[in-house]
Amino acid sequence: MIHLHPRGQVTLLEIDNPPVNATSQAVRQGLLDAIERLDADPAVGAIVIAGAGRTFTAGGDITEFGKPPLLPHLPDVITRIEACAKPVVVAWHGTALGGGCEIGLAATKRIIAPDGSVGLPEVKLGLMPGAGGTQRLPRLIGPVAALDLIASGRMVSAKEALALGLVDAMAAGHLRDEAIALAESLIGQPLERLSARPVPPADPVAWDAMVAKVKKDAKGRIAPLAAIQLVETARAEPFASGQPKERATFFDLMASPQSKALRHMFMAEREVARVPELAGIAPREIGHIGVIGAGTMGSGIAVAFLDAGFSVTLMEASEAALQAGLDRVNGLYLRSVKSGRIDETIRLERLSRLTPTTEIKALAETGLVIEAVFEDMAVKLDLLGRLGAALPAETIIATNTSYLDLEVMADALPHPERFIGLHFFSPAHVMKLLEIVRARRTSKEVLATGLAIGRRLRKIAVIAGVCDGFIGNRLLARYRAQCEFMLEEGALPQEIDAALEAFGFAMGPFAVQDLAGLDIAWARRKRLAATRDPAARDVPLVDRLCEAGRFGQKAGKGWYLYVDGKRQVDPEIDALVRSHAAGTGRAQRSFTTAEIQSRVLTTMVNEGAHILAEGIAARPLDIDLVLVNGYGFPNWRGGPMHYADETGLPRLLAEAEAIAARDGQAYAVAPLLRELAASGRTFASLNTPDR
Ligand code: T1G
Repeated sequence: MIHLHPRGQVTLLEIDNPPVNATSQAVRQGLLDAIERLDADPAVGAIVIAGAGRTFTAGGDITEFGKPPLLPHLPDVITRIEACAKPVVVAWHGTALGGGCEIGLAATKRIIAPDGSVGLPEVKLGLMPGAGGTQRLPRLIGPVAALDLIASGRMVSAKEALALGLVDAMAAGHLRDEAIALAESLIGQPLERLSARPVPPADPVAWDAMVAKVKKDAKGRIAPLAAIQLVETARAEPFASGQPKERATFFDLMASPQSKALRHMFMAEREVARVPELAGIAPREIGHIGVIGAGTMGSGIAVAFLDAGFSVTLMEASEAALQAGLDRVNGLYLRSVKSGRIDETIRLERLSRLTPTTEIKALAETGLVIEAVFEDMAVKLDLLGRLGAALPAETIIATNTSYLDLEVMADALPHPERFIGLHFFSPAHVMKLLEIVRARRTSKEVLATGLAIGRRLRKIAVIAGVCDGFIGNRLLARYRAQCEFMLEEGALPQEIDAALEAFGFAMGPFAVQDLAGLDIAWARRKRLAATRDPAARDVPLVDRLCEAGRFGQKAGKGWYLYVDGKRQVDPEIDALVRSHAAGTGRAQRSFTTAEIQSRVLTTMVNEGAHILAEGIAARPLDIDLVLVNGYGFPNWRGGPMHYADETGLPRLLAEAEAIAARDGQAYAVAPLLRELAASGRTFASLNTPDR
């Protein structure tokens, strides 16, 4: 775990705990023992602390969280490092995060590799730094910059760390050699300890502005607010009384539901890539892909692949449509340059990997072709037939459909085992979620390739089975219907949106529909009208809105009015909803925020339980990832299935039964929900059943 390498008067202490040198119990103990030994050894003049492998350390060991803390505690180890009678230099490479950053703050000097980065990301796990970070960092870089880093959890590059004064030097050549030279130069010099330094004064205007920003960005999360408190403490009190306060906050937060939910999300994001049946199956190497259809979706997909280093051939049916698509791609890149995300050189390099075409045969040299044409089965079948004839049998063919039946599409192709769904979310180059839809005949190699591509795109790739809407849109259709039912029972759209926004959703469902455009829902309703069960409860309000030209934000009105882009409640909608509701003959009542939330959440969970039983989603965590990363579910609630466990399944079951009693056959309580509730188990128990 800890290796010592004497180099003249300096000893290099190396932390070695793959994969990310987390400061687990063994590392903490090893560090403490080593520092004590080196401090006592008269032959040692100075110490360098470095990390083995790809990173300095990613900080506290997340697998130890939520369990009784094991001695020695990191703050005590760090206090011992700071108390060392000899100079200590920390050499940061890779990512020095959390406890890794805090170890550095106890050192005499810090040096960083040019491609290294450093940060205190605890807030992303619903925590605050617990080993002195909130008390030492303001003393080093000032309270405003410290609050920014602690409350946002963002990592800073070596260059920014240098500019902030967070490091003393950036290595020009060999990090460890330079760290050793720096340590040597400090031997015999007086040692300054950061904890003894006062916090430099802050410009009150800048401080107030940062506090206001942190409060605004918190959006229901408690950890960023704790950051304000703790930096205030650092400003007002000596380190000796500030540190215990930091520690107390750390433990309070560790026990909070928000941190539990965020830690669940962290683990789920990593667990989702582990698919036991694909173990040992090598994905195909793909460097060049094709995209058919250069509309909003297709051009976004092309950009996502270009950004990730792929070559992309973009195909449209006509020169005019192709040009419009290229304009879209160019527009996205110009915006990225303007906002400073990329520079001109990067823009040109990415665009150099894009080949436009109107010829299907130009796709023959690609390893994967994604169709993103108009969402209509006849159009897709015609295209797939032509692709089957024009492309080699091994070319993987993917559809970006959101609803259509992949089995029917696969029938249109020779070698249907190479067919797969890659369901991107708009804007495709931004949204983290990718549903990988596996059809009955999709081969394991093709599925593994889909997952590998998701990883290269740096997306959260979740495997879904074939059904109407896959995981996300199927849940969405269900809970959106419940929202419309509530409109027939006395609720107004703005009340439902407000309740769900209070829960933590980025936007309520009616506001989302306005953003996406109501015409999409309208077209789908018309398409499904013929096959709709006449006995099923159906709310035709979307039809009324669309007939009146209320297509949403783009029309300036939908469920709301948009004045200068700002959403406003429209009395006309209130009247329309009220008169429709009265016409249904249903009893009218008012809804509390809690009732609205419970009804929507229960519906999500119940449908989630159905799709687990059907095998559409493999594990509850897959559903959680889909809702959080594609549908605005607050990550600090951990997704609907985690929320269900936290709420208690018997309570949820009772609510599901109440909804079913009202909606009749249209709402079936999931047997899996009953089963888990009756046996006292949780959805979490299904996440890793074999462990
Ligand atoms: N503890 C335990 N395991 C960790 C870990 C950690 N802190 N960080 C990563 N791993 C595992 C991860 O589960 C995965 O395992 C493997 O490492 C590779 O990670 C008092 C106590 C470091 C930027 O919040 O942000 O310090 O799936 O797939 O994309 O204040 O991981 O292979 O089995 O993510 O290259 C603060 C969280 C802790 C850092 C690397 N630290 N980690 O990203 O690989 S709180 C964090 C990350 C703290 C003190 C407190 C990223 C990464 P497996 P990966 P990556």
